[in-house]
Amino acid sequence: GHPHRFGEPSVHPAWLPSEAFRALGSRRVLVHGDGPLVDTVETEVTWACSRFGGQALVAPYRDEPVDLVLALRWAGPLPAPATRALAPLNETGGGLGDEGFLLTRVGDTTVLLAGGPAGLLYGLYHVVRLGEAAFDPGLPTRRHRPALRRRMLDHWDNVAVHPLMGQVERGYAGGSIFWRNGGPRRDLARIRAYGRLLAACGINAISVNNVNVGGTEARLLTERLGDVAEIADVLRPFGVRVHLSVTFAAPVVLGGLPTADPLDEKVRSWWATTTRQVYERIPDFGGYVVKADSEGQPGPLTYGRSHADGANLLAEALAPLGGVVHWRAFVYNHRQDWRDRRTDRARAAYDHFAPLDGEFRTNVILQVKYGPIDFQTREPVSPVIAAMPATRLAVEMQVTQEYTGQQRHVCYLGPLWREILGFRPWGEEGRTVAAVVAGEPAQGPTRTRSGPGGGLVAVANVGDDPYWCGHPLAQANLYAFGRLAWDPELDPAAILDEWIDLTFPPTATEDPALVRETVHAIMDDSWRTYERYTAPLGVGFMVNPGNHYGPQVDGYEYSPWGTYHFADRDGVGVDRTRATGTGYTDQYPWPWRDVYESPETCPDELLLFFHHVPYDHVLHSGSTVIQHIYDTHFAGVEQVEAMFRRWQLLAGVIDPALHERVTDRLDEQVLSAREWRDHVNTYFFRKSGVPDARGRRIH
Ligand code: BDP
Repeated sequence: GHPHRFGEPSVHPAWLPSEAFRALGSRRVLVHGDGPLVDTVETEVTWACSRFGGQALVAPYRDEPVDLVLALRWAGPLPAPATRALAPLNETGGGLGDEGFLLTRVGDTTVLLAGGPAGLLYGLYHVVRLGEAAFDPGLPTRRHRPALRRRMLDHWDNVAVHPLMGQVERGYAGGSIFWRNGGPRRDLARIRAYGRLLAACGINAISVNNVNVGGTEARLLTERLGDVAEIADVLRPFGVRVHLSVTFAAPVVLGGLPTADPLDEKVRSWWATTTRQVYERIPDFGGYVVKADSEGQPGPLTYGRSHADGANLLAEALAPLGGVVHWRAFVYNHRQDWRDRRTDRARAAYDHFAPLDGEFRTNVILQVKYGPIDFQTREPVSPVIAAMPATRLAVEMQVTQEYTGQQRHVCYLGPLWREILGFRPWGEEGRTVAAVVAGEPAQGPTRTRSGPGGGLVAVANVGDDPYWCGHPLAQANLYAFGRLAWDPELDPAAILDEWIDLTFPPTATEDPALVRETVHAIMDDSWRTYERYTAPLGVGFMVNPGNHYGPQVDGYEYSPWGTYHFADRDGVGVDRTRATGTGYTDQYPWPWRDVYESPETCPDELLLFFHHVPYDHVLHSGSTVIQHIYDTHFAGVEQVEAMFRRWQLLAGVIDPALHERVTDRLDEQVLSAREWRDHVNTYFFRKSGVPDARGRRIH
């Protein structure tokens, strides 16, 4: 048997509390297959059955009744209950792929057939999600396959504590689960618990260190590789591959070469040798993540070479070993002259990368932030996504809430990500963003190369906090990211249902309906609520410089980092039109280039991103810009106050410690939202001199 159970009692189980395994654990379950991932499934099943009185059946299988068969395709003949129905599928694979599975009923047995070991693991957690419904005689037959092959998290974890950023850059959940004070943390139980959570929401890759690579971090590639291998060993049984952020200057800082020029022979052979050594230690190593020529990081431009030269250098070293390079497109000038109205940070990624389409090797994935600027609450979808048909693209999200309340505010990001993934850059007839990162080819005359697609990546939000994310409700963002990467068409509210039922299992709650209703009421619209009381109508960065928390309307307005709202006494917004502005709208294909160009057709929520308009400009909603600012800021705060009151209904209904943690955070959110409201309203009142039409007090 397997006496061991996963997880760690001192840590909140997030979406895998033992109670979530009750339906499965009280049944007779047969696991069929071999290998490390199958062992993981067996461990889960054995533990759940011992906890809830079921029975884990082991091979050789005798003809006893079974409630659930979890079978790996091709692991020899299928066990009896599954044989008849599934034998043909066992032969052909039935299009399940490595990560897919089929769930069906055969007689009185629920049968899951997985295409590969990872599919068995994902199937197991799917059964957990279904709970009792997995054993319903009317269970419909369904095939499940991830839409995206690459579903990845980037940890911005520093190995050595950074003087400004701390242990985790933009981390709001305590220290790193991997590193502490310059070395590995070696809390393998915690990493194992993490791997389990990742598998249970479908994530299959992580990078373990910050994209800003300091001296200590750089050495993970060479002398400290063992520390990375240790993490990879722990995560492997959960189907999670490990990647590393590397510095482009590695041949100089680690290899002692005089140059890191990508066309230099010695540089190329250094990368080839170093990469081979990585694979000797970590045979399933995922590849490199690179932030080059961005915010002070070294890169190929130093040597007069292009980003394609730089990316291809690493790709060439990785290709024979099966690895990829995630090359980030987050490149812009952060030392610009803010008085020069022609410079526009929004243009930068496209200007740098679109001309390079077709020049990247096939194992380069260009990783593009979802918006043209930087993870703001509201941005248009990046035009780079539509501009590089011959390049593998990944879209990057931010699960860590740098600009969305830093895990002190409730801000459920599922709806934002769903909107981005469903956006159609070529208009109604064209593909969605999700289809682009899935590698689906365009149809019709403009048919482009069909590639494997770069998938979805997000900056991680966990730390060593007992609730993983600081804010217990922020767990839902991590869960939702994984689920949307698996199936970008899922409804964010339905994902939240899954998360609520797993995290607060109905069988362990006195009033499950109240829990569901309350959490939905607080979270469903929380992203839009956050938007209401913060920067209005698509202007960004009204935050405190540096830490990016709380309001400072002019914080970046006159700064070389280059983000502006251009508010003056007459109006507000950035003119990014081709007619009179920075020409950014030109970076979009039709129809968006025209839709965004005119204030008549530009969606309200992005108006000030694209246009500088007078305060009395009338929105499609019928309100003027200035009145919209006042109204949304008052409304946003009222909604946060209502969230706080709602949450009190759950006192005594859910775990008191968790309840109290959320109460504390909501307390801060109320204060912070009022501060935002007052700063923003007062600022625009003073600039414009226009009083609130509803006579509320603004100073
Ligand atoms: C910005 C963060 C910064 C990151 C940068 C990046 O403020 O800490 O290093 O993104 O994505 O949003 O590289």
